[in-house]
Amino acid sequence: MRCAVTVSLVPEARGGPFVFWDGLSKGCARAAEIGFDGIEVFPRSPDEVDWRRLESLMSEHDVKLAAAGTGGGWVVHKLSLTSPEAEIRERAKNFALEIIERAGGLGAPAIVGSMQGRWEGPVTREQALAWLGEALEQLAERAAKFNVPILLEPLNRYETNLLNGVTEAVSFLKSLKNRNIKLLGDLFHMNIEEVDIASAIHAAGSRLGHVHFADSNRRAVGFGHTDIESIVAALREVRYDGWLSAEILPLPDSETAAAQTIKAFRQYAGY
Ligand code: LER
Ligand code: MN
Repeated sequence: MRCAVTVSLVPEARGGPFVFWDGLSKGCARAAEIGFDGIEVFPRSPDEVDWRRLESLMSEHDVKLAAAGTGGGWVVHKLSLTSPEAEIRERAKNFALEIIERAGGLGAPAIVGSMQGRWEGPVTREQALAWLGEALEQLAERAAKFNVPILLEPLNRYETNLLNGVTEAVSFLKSLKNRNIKLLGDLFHMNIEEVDIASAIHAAGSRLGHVHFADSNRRAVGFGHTDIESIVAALREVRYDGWLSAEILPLPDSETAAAQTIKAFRQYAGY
C-alpha cells in the first residue's frame, strides 16, 4: 500500500476535507518532504489545471498522482450525472471524461463521488441509477484507454441518497457490463454507514480500487476512534495493494494533519 495526501485547487471548497490548499507546487513539495508517495488532486475544472506543470512537479519531487476528483463539477458548477436535466447530465459526463483524459495521461484514475448526485423530485431512484450506470459505463471505457479504472465512491446519507453503503454499491456494479469500475472506500463515510468496516472491505474484495484514509471524525487517522488495525488487516486479507489517501480535514492545521497521517500509515500499513 502507498500513502497519498490531498491537494485542493477549489477555493469554494474551503473548510472541506483536503490537507493542502496552496497550489500544486507547494502541495507536491510538502507531500514529498513529509514522506508521501503521491498526491490526490481536487481540481476546479479540468482546464484550470496546468497538467504538464503538474507532471514536471511530480517528477521533480518524485511523487505520483494517486487520483483526481471530479467533485469540483458539483461544488463549483452544480453538475450531476443524475440531474433531471439532460443537458446538465451531459455536461457532467463531459467534465468527468476530461478529468479521465488528463489524470489518465498521468497514470491515475478519476473519482465519481458527489457527481453521482441524488434522486429527488421527478427522478426515481431506479431512473437515477440507470443514468448513473450508463454514464459510468462510458467513463469506464474511456479510462480503460489509459489502463486505469473509474472509481465510484459511496457517500454518507448526508451527502447523497443514492449509494451510501459498500454492499449496495457492489450489487449496483454487478448489474453493469463494464468491469473497469472500482469502488472507493472512504473510511469516514464507511464509519457512518457500515455495520462493520472490515466486513464491508471483505464484501468489496477485489472491486476495491482506492481508499480515503480518514478517522471517524474525518481527521487524520489516529485523531479519532476508528479501529484502524482491523481495517488494515481486512485490506491485507483482500490483498488490497492500492493507495491510502488522506482526504481529511486540515485540523488542527495542514502540517499536523499530514504528519499524523504519515505516522499512522507507517505504524499500521507501511511496514
Ligand atoms: C469525496 O471524496 C468525498 O468523500 C465527499 O465527501 C466530498 O466531500
Ligand atoms: Mn472521499
